[in-house]
Amino acid sequence: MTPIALPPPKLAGGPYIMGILNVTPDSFSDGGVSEGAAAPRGLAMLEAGADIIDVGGESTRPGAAPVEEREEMARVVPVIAALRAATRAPISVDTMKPSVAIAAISAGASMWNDVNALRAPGALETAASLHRPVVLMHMQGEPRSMQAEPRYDDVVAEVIAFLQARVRAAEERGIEDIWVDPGIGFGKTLEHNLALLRATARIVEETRKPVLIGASRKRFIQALDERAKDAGKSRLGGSIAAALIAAHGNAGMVRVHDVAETAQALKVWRATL
Ligand code: 8Y4
Repeated sequence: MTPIALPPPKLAGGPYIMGILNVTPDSFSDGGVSEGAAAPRGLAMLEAGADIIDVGGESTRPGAAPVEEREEMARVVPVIAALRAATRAPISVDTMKPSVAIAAISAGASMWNDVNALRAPGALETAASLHRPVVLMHMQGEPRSMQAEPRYDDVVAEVIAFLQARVRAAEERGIEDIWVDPGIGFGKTLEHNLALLRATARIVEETRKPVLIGASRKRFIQALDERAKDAGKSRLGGSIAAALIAAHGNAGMVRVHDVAETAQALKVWRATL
């Protein structure tokens, strides 16, 4: 299978749009997509303006239990293969497991999106062997318990230091194409999330890596708007606002559920530059 490389981030033209394709039975925000319906949804997101589709089979929502390796593979591999058969567009795989990343890349994925920043045993070696771009995301704790009591002295400085350390570890292994992500919602309070979103430009400058921001439909929006209790379209306005803030801070990519709406908002923003 021909690997499709992601071109460098279009810093002047605004961020790439990563469309979220959850392949989990419990995916809250889009009702859980069965394997057969998933690839068409990915293609629809590409038609709506997505630059890359992020396929994930392990729920990383706060409190979520880990998913077994074989189960996760059975969810994501057929969807990635079906997408790849239908498009040359870049595909990323959202997984913390090296074995799943290997299977996903073999099935046609272009990029490894790791919310655990390659901290699993063997992950750095695996990523080096795959020769694909990786996303290194910050998370305090683990999904099961991360929202229990997030604590930082200086959240922006600490997240940047973590990302710099993970970039160094990856580069020491020869990994070349690295994105970083402050991990909105991953072991963070509302104030932590807002501080990180506000600091997007600083994260770009101090890591000197392209930055991915994933704020779409996350709980911090509900914390600012009590009417956004449902994790679906009720959080659309806040999600678009967050994407524009990320764009203003020179984020290289935004990870979103609502591709058409975000693409339109970014077109308006871009036209004013
Ligand atoms: C509603 C909808 C409520 C979604 C919560 C959520 C990120 C990520 C996730 C991110 C990168 C999520 C896999 C959590 N978030 N990968 N993955 N960056 N790189 N929660 O921010 O979407 S899953």
